[in-house]
Amino acid sequence: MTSSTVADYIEDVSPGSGALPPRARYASPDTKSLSLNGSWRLRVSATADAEDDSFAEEDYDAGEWAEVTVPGHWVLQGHGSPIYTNHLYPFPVDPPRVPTENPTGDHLRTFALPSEWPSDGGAVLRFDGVESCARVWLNGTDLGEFKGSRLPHEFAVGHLLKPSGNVLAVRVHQWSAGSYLEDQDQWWLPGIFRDVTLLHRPPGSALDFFVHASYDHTGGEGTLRVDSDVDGRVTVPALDIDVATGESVTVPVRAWTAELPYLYDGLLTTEGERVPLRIGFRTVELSDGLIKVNGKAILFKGVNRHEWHPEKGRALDLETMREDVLLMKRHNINAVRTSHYPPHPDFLDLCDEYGLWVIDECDLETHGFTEQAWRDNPVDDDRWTPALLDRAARMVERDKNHPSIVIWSLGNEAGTGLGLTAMSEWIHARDDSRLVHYEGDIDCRDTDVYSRMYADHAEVERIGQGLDGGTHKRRQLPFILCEYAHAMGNGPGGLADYQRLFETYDRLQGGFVWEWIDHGIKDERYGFAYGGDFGEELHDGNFVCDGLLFPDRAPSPGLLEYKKVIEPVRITGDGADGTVRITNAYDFADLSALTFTWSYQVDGETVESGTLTVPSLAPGESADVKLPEPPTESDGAESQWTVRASLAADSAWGAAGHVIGWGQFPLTARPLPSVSAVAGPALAGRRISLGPATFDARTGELKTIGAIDVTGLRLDVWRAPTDNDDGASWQTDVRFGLLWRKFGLHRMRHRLDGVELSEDALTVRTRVAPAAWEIGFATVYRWTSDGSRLRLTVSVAPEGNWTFPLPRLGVRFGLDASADRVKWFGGGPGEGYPDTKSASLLGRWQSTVDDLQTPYVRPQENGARPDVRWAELGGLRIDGDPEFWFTARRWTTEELDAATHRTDLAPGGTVWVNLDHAQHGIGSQSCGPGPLPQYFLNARPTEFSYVFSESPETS
Ligand code: IPT
Repeated sequence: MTSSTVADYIEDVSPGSGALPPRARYASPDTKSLSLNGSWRLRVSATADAEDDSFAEEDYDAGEWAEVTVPGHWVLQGHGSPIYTNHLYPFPVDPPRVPTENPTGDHLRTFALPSEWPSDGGAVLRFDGVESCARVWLNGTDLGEFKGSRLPHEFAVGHLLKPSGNVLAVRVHQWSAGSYLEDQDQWWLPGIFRDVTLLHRPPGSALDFFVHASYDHTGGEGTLRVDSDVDGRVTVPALDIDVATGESVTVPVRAWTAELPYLYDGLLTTEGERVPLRIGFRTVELSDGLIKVNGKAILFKGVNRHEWHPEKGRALDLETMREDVLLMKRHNINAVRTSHYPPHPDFLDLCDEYGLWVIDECDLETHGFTEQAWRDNPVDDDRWTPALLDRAARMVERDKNHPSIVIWSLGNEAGTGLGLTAMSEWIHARDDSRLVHYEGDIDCRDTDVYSRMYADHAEVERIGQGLDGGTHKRRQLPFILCEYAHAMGNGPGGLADYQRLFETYDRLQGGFVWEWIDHGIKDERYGFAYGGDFGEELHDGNFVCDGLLFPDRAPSPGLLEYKKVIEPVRITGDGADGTVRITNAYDFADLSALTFTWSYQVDGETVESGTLTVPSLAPGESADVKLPEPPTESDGAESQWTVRASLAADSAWGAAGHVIGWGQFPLTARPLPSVSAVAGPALAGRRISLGPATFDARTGELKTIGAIDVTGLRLDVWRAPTDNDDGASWQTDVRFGLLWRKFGLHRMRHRLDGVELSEDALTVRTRVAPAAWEIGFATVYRWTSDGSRLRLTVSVAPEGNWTFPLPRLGVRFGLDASADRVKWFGGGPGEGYPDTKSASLLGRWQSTVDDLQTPYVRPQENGARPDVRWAELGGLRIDGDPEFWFTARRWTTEELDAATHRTDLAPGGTVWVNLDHAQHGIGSQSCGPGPLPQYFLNARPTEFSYVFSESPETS
């Protein structure tokens, strides 16, 4: 069959026709440019050829058309809707054919040239990103068509321009042959989503150039050579450099690193224009089996960054990009993988300026072919190779002058094949100053780095030890985790354990957390929408919300955990001997930018603080520093030291005082609460009284403590499964979230076996077990009192064969909804779980019940505060023996479990409190390994106590 001629290019495997060769991105103050962003006319058709191309003609009247903002996606502006799939193609796989139903947006705008627009030279029309295929006309002339959504395309248009009344017409198709190459795990979002610009090109302008700026760490000298298509001169005033293009010059310089991003301002002057250069001198090499920059092995503390804005999709403005960079720097992140396409070019300028190591990844993923054992994979079909090479060239040529980019990545999840080899060969030949990465190349045939995703700790350790085998080539290469620690929902767990491995084995050069931000779409119905919320016939639900930031860029607990785990100054020690060890964990910077403070807490309250003098250690060096004498006698109270490292002065990305790293060291231990059982229980009618409390005489259920009503206090082992508890559908390992449901932990029944009054205690015996199974817990609640305080000791003995760990183990109860303000002494200020609590700081904290909640886009277990000594809420004080995990919310665990979006959670008439003796770890099984065994909550005989009393302040 033949397709209509109008649409031939859509299904053509070629990259397109008519565009100029790719080149470096730059702006010259001498040359005029005109932004064509703004309001355009839009007509969306259901198919590619529903309308002819007469709209491109100069006298076309689009007065009836809708309006759309460019840059933008029409599906986020009221025309059609977004689709989310992880790796499944949302159309039949029959490359390069695409469906007849192919939403097509005809975009139209007119423009006049500014009056000062020069009459000489030419002009270029630049598109920075259009998804997925566009055909362009200017003043009725067909300029050509292109694919490669997140890559720039330029057209020569000087000969077509008029002073006014220029008509720019762009036909954008949602689906094209290019879609087969763009199967990234994200929303499918058609549109002109990056800038459109008209650039004047004066005669003698620079065209393309390549800045080569290396650094010789042995002599501290930099070598600069700028190769330019058009001859000219290169000047760098601060270095007294004034050389011809193509000529090398070597002078003493300060190097560029992500930690100390020193940039020199230079100028490339050709006959027609002056081009500002921002030059960073650095040398990237593979040496001794390691990735070295300026002679030193580096450690990536990275994130995978998709471009995301909850209202604008992938149409990001500069301020949002800057916010990303500032948030990264403020959370100790030093590297970004631009998953899975080259970002807006301004983002890379920010990486140069603020300092981040960048893996720039090509716009390539063919993941959906995995469903057919990679048959017909375009990367292994030479008909597609020109398109792949075009993509590689558009990335490298656009971005080659960024010092921040240290590695080029061929793409993501595209299997293997000759097309990838061709890309790698082309990139190596074009730019030998950087390394090449591609995770799918398990033997490292085409790559310079062994890279994996989601490998578990044990495997990473074997790789670190060099015991992983593999090809001879691979065994010589350094290792990175290009993705790990899947940050979906509550988590990721196990970050600290990975970091210990990275810091132990030289070969392990760090990793990139998956991923930076949740791609939730702001939505009136749901708060934030995810896959399936737009009626997609295929979708992957909330798998698109797996970031360290919530969609509105509020940091999640996972980001705070990551910040702590990767802190570049380590503060360790032993409070008892009064010494702390400070270690500089930077790769390049000394500690001169930091100040250190100590503080001393008694029962969590800071009683004194001061500064700590720390030598300005070189990278890798440590020093033992003496703390002052403890300022007070502890008088039997718990005491501890806290030492912090913070910015000594304002920096480009953080204010003076911004905390970089910290450590805490106990000095005297906490005395456990003791209650002498002097008051005995007394039966009076239907009530039993014991000290401040009353109980139901028949059921033994706690009713009141003083004036406070308490409901439903009982053993609780259930938590609303996290995404990591549930695991990913393809996981072959046991997925505990599913087992918990199968074995009915969410529907435990409580059988009353006896209510016993003795001289000094009320004892309630129960068996807690799910219908249909033999497993259960013999659970005994023993209540005692000294008259004013009430002590509960819970003894739990598992019965039957418990073959899996428990979600949680503790008690839950309800308080009146007026309970609001919460105070506690324990871990905080945010949530923490067994394998996510490195960032939990021991101290006195306050919050409200609402603010204790972590608003995961898909609701799930959240908000536990670890290591709590005591907590106060609703007039009640709870002292733990031992410490406990504290959670309070205005809905039940069952309601939390049933909710699919934030908007499903509505406060009820009760505040539900969980006091947990233990919690199961979190892990990363939503796309990786579950919790390590040391974080399992295994069923075993256990006893724990709480002491309840009325707090001096009521809520
Ligand atoms: C991996 C993908 O590279 C990434 O794009 C994202 O989908 C991530 O998983 C999960 O969120 S691929 C996976 C099969 C390991």
